[in-house]
Amino acid sequence: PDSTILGYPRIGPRRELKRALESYWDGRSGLAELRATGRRLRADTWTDLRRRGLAGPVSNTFSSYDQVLDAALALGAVPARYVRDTPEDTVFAAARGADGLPPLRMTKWFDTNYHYLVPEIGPDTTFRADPGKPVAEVREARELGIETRPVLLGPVTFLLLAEAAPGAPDGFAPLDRLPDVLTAYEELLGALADEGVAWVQLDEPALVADRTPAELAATAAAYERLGGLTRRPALFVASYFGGLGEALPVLADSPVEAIGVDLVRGDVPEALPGLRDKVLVAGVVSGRDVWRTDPVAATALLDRVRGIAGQVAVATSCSLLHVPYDLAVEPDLPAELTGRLAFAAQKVDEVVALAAGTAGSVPAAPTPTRPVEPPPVVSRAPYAVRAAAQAARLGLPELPVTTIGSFPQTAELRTTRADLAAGRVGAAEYDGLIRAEIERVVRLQERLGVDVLVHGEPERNDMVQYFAEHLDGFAVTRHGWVQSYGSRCTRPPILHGDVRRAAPITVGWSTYAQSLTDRPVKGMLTGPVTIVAWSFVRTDLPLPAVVHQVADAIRGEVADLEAAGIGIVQVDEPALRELLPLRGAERAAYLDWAVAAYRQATSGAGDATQIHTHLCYSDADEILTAIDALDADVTSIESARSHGRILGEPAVRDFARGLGPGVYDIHSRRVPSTDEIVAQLRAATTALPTGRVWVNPDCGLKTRAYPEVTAALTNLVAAARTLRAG
Ligand code: THG
Ligand code: ZN
Repeated sequence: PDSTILGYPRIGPRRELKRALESYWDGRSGLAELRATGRRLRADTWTDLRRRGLAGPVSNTFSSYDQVLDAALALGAVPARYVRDTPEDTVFAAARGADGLPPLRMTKWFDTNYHYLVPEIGPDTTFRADPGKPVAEVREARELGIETRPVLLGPVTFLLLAEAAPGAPDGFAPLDRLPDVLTAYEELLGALADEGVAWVQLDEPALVADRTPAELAATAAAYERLGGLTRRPALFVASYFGGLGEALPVLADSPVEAIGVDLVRGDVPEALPGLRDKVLVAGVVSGRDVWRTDPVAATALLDRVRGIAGQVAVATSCSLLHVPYDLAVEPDLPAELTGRLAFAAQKVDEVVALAAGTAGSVPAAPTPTRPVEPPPVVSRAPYAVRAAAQAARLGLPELPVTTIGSFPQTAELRTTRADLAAGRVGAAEYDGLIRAEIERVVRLQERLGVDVLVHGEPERNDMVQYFAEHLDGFAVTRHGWVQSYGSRCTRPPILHGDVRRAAPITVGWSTYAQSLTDRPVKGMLTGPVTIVAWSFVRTDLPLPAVVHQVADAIRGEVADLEAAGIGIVQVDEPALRELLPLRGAERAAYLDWAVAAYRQATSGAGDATQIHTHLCYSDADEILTAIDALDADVTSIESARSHGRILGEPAVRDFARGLGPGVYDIHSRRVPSTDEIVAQLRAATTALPTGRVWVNPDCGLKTRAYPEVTAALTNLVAAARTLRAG
């Protein structure tokens, strides 16, 4: 086919899958209804792709939770403790946990805001091919008269993303099991061949990161073996999120029939003999942003690669999973912006038009009107000076107890916010509800004995979208949902112009909360890197320049909070790790500008103003030096699920400022006992000077319910008091 995509959104244009999943999980509906919703969404997608004229539609890109977990299921490699009577229940047990069983670990899918479940592979893991799902999807599409190319996660990426199962011997790596996994892939390919499937797509995004010679050799061996099968469909190995680099010649020399390359983020050499007898699937339409493709540049790129490959197909740079469904349902966006945008449906149209040579022209982005040169980094006073000023001002006890920022978002809050947007509720009524909620949260924290309070963020739908809604230069969508994990979605804002803070954003809510109590209330802001990471941003400026415009706006908000008497301001950067480039060579430069942006946002604070930050991932180990360079006075970090492993890191022990290793895993409904928390705090105060340890949960409490939160915070305070008493 001359036009194709690597994948499509699956949550539903109106989040139908989200609703169906949550209804099934709550016991409000059965498996039959859940399956019917999935079937309807798949059928709608296939018929829409056909209507748009796409030559190469895909299947098996639907998932009831996550495609990596689906791959584990197709290989029969889901740990036995999760296996249930139906594939869906097995998936949900592994993804969400069940009867006291913790779920598989979840982590970020490369440098996106999508999360996948980490397969556990050990020396004894058995593999047994189960082609049920891909075969069923191929048949479903055929009933509509549509011939599809099923997508499977490739064997190398599957094993590289997996982690060693508990109890695996030292030195074991999941990739050691490649020969056995390939046996299962052979069976999957055989079953698809029996089904009459012409092409299969094997996704190998792990090949765009740095790979060792051994990993490249394993890749070569894997595709030599799969390519050598006599009973198989044609093989299309798809890479995305960057250039293939040294992995490209490996694939070019292998017997696979097609190779997919991301030509938005990566490139291909002028000549590569191995490509002469292959199809090059040219990813020229970006699947990672919402901008229309420049047809002139894309056509030139396509002409160039036509000179090096036997045949070229036009494609998206990656799956369209990471963009919203359809621009056609966004009437509120400014017209001049709409003309520059493309969501998933429009990107399909672009692929089709580029393949047909009929692509039109794209309006240019307006020229920036604000200075975009990042200013030099200014430092605050030395930490010792700040710490003394803050201790004198705040008078906090040893092992101060705080929370990360958000409190549970009640159903009433969500409903009223929707009513406000629809004009069913007035601004004054909404403000009254928010104030009442803030007062309730402040009183609860006082009653529980928390030392540094928060206002609970009842006014925020999302920590990024809320700021985007209050900054010039951003647009927000009505239905532009993008799956983050399972049934959870975000609506990434669109940063399309010069960013400016027209008025204070959070000061009113924070000062109201502070007026209710004598204890310090933290101001709560989202950091510039995270705002940019979780938005779709303009690409006409270099990313550091975009981030600095946002940093400038946050710097103004910090100053206004300080001027209003707020003594502690938390500026969160949970996405600092996410934007870390996949190639090691690019990481130092990224961390330099990311840290500079954070300091730009926070360094205006006076000595007596305590700056906090929060980072939420257990693999912070890799960027601890950068976290240190943020120069925040207090850093809270995820730790509970990794059982305080982070405390063993030398860079953490050398960390010279306040540190709150999370002692309550908010990802689980489980309430930790006082004894457990005491044990975790003992470990923390052994690894670090007691004066530097803070007591806090792992992350915000927004997705939890009040009964659990109240119980857990009660135990947190009791544990801190136990340790203070000696
Ligand atoms: N905001 C954004 N991205 C994120 C997070 C966030 N990425 C990583 C991390 N937090 C985990 N992701 C999510 C994403 C969504 C939700 C929870 C955790 C969530 N979403 C609501 C839902 O799907 O029902 C909708 C929220 C809304 O109204 O905007 O609960 O915090 N940007
Ligand atoms: Zn967090």
